[in-house]
Amino acid sequence: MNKISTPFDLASNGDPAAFAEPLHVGRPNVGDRRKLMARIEGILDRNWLSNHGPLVQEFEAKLAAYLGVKHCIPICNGTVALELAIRALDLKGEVILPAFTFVATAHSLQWQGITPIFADIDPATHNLDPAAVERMITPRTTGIIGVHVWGRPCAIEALQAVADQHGLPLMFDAAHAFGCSHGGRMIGNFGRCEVFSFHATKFFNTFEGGAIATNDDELAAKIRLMKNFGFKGFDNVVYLGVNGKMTEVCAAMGLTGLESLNEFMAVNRRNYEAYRQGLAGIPGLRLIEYSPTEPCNRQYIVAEVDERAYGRSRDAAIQMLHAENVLARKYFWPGCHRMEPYRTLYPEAGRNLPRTEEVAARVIVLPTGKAVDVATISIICGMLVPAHGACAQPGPGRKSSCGSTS
Ligand code: T4K
Repeated sequence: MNKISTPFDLASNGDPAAFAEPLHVGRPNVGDRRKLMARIEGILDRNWLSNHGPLVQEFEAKLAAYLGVKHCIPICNGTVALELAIRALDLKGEVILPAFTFVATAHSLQWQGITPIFADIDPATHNLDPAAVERMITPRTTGIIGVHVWGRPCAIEALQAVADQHGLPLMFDAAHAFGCSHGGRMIGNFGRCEVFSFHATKFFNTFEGGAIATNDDELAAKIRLMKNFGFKGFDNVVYLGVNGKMTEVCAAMGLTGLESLNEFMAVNRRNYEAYRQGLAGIPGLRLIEYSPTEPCNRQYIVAEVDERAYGRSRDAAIQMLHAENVLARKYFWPGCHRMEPYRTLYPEAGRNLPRTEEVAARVIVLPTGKAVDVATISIICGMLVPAHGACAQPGPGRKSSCGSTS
């Protein structure tokens, strides 16, 4: 590690990168390896690898108990889980969702020939603005998908009120929100159903994986059949289905991870506090806040850059961090509406999304999780500190912190 004491120690000013190896956003958290390996040995001994095996059944029961929800059905990944939930709810025509989300939310609709209608967000929460949702409702609307971006719950009650008033089903993309709660109830209990992602980059992972949580028995029964091609017993297919099954090895990872969930959350809380202290007082750089009272995974360290106050653009800050081998991300820039096929199909969508565009232009996501310690965070914050204020004068032949060479 290279210490950053002044702006002239930055790689962008000619010094070596602070970190020899890239520091990624989204390094996987892995629980107790020996327990994981023992579970994998068991899978091989039983020679039962997939199709609702014993570990998937155990994982399913433990997920539901943890969330306090009637059903939590493991699925092969979050995207297929979204597609299944959308189909099981019989959504078609137009469905309203935010554009400030990972593109999988929009793709899971478009993939099934459903038109995603992007509604704007509340810049304070980065989540769907219920008033904007209401403005986008047409006679073709069949449903609403809220996304709990960064694990911060949507305006759930207000969205539910809009949905109820218009007789529309509401579901949530809760890919970021495993382990988070709202009003003392775990995410997984809201809307008609909620969809989690357990992808490798999530704070809790099953290599690849996801789940659909619901308190609706009928919906759960339908999803259970649909995720297995629609089979109801041997030779009897009752729905159009898909292969959405979770494998045993993924459930082994999930069961092992569940045993370390408190540790993963504690590490993220510690890291969040270290970033909060390290970035405090930097004008124009604001860390998003999480509820101090509700459980929350804090798996995303998100800072918003106000370019004028910070004295440097968001993109310049990202460039500087990348030069130091800190691979900060711009999630979810530029917004789904500016990605294909949406920017071609719906070129006017951005007109309704001024807040989405503002937020997408100022967000930086920084590394956290078990792969990052407090000392590393202190170095990252040190890199970000010199980026504000007036340009200091460098030594001969070195670039100033604003980029000019003396
Ligand atoms: N809805 C929302 C709101 C979502 O955020 C997501 C996924 C979904 C739905 C869909 O759920 P899944 O179908 O994925 O279960 C990543 C993840 O791939 C994606 O799961 C996640 N959201 C999204 C926010 O982030 P990328 O394209 O940015 O990932 P990638 O490959 O650049 O990985 C990020 C960093 O993690 C890399 O720099 C390296 C590191 N990494 C990654 C993997 C896979 C590792 O160190 N080890 C690994 O095994 O999308």
